[in-house]
Amino acid sequence: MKYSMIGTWKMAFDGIIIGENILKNDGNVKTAIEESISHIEDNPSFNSVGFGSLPNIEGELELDAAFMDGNDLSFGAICSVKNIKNPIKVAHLLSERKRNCYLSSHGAEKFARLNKFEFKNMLNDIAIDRWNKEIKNNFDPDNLEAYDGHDTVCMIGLDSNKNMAVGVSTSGLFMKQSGRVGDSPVIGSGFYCDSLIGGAAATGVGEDIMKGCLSISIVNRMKMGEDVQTACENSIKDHIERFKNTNYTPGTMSVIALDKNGNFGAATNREEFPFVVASENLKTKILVCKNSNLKMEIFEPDEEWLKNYDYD
Ligand code: SD4
Repeated sequence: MKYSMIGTWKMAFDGIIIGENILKNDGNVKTAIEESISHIEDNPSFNSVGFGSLPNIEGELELDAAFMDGNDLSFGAICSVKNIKNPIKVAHLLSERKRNCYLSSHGAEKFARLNKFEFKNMLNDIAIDRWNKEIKNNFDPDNLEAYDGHDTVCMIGLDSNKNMAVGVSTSGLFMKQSGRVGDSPVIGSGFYCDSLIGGAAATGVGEDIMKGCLSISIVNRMKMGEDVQTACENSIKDHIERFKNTNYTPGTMSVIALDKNGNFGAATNREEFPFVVASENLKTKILVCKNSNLKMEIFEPDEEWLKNYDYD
C-alpha cells in the first residue's frame, strides 16, 4: 500500500481525513500525524483530548502527548502540561532533539513558550460542568476507569516513501490525581514505531497498559513474524491472562497497530472499540473491533450502530 493511517476512537475520523489528504498527495507522515491530531485537540466537542477535555481532581487540565519518528526511533513527549494549545506539536518538535526530549510540567511549558507555541485556557464550560458533577460523587481514586469509552487519540501512519510515525494526545484519566501520568507519553507503553517493522499505540487505563508495555510488545511480535492483527490480539490476550491468578482485574485497554506495508490491526478487552482507518485502497472509514472472550472480530458499523454510539 502506498500510504495508510489508523487512529483510535470514532473521533479520529475528522483528523484522519486531513492526514489522508496529505498522504495521498505524497506528503510526509510526520506532517500528517501532527495535523490530524492538532485538529482533534482543537475541537471542543471531543471530551478527552486537548481543548475542553477531562480535568484532574483539582479541576485543572493536565495534558500528555507524544510523537515518534519510526525512521530513526527518535521520540518526544510532554506530560502534565497546562494550557498548551497543541501538545502534539510540542512533542513533535521535542522528537527532533537527541537529549531532553521528554519534558514534564513547567519544563515542558517553558520549552513551549521559548519555541513560540500557542497557549490558551484549555478549560471550557463543558469541562468545568463535567468536573462539578463528578466532584460531588464519592469516587474511589484507586478505581479510576477510562471515561465512558472515549479517550486518548492515537494515530499511526505510513507515507509513500515508507516513513512511519505515531502520535498520541490525551488529558489522561478523568479525575486523576494532579501530577499523575498515564501510558500515553511513555514510549513502549502508549506508543512505539519502527519504520522497518510497524507501529502500535494504546488507549485505556494507563496503569494497566504500562504493566504490559503493550505498544512495544505488539511491535516485537510483528518483528518475530506475527501478522499485525495477531500481534494486537496476542498482546492483549497474554497481558489479560497474566492477571488470572491474581486478585487484580485490569481496567479497559485497546490497541491499534499498522505494519510497514500499511496493514492494520486492533484489539481490546472492552466489548467494542471503534477506530478509524484510511489507505490507498480504503477511503477513511470507521471500523469496530468486537471482543468475545478475547477473540476479535472487526466489522464496519451500520447507521444504526453509529446512531447508538454516543461517545467520541
Ligand atoms: C491514560 N491511557 O492517561 C490514558 C487514558 C486513555 O482511554 O487512553 N483512556 O491512562
